[in-house]
Amino acid sequence: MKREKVATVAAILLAGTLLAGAVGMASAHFTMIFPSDSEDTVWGVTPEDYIAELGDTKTVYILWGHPYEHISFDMASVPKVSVRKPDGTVEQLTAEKLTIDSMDEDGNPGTFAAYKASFTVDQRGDSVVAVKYEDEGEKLVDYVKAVIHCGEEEWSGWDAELGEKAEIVPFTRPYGLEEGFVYTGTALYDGSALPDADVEVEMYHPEAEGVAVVGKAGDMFPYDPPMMFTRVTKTNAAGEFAYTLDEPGIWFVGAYGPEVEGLTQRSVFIIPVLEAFPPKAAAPTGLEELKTRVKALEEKPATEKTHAAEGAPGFGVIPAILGLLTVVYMIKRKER
Ligand SMILES: [Cu+2]
Repeated sequence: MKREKVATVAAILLAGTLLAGAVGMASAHFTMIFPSDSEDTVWGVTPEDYIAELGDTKTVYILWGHPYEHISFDMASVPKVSVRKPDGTVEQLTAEKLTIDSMDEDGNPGTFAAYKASFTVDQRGDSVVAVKYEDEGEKLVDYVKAVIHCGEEEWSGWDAELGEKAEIVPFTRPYGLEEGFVYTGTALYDGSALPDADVEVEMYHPEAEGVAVVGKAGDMFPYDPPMMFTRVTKTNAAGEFAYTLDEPGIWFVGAYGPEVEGLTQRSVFIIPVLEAFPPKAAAPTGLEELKTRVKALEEKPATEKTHAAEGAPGFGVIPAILGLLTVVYMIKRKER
């Protein structure tokens, strides 16, 4: 069983690598803002990385690539980075260049140009990190926001409008969200609602998970795998949109605005999504308990036989076993 599983995973990984290499599949480019203690742990980003304690120095890594597939590209220009503190003051941060290990479009390992910036969390509430990144090759300007939350019940600042050229202002507080929650917001351009715009929604994967899931999508949806990587919705006339973030992880929502001097102006919001709370039970304990009880009953007739001479030989046990087996069968069916 275990060996089978390993073989399956290997096959998926191989299929994924071949597929990604052969088809050169593409989903959406995104500018990623991943908080981390070091560049060695940046790809293991979790929702908790977007939480800070008062006095923390928070370093955010700024990366460019396809989050879903874990594909990286070099950043072609220096991003402009700032943080809006809970009291409304805006601090410009210095973006420091570095290289980071990742995977290219063909599935080969490589190092890629990225940036990082740090700030001190000196106020309780929400610090909004804003990054503007221009990529001539992709003909795109990204205006990205991510929220660093600090302090119990200090839920202020996350919905701040920064006055960026392109900007998403959320209706839904972007932390304390679980898988399956709906994320809503308004896309703005030049301070006004951005109507009828494409909104792309995509979740980040660490490398192994990304390769595996891309391979799986290729197997299951060979006619259009990227339709599973990048989901699409639209803004209404008031610039509003909604989308269900159905898995735990780091999500990207990007609204496509107009083209200015050949560059599409896009607003992006990054949303960390937690696992379901309260946590789901690891194993169906009810089923295990039923199995144990069935086993006990099955062993019972053997002992009952010794009392056969005394009269009715435990006939009631048989229907009891049948009844329990039916329950087990139904539970198993439900699990599928
Ligand atoms: Cu892309």
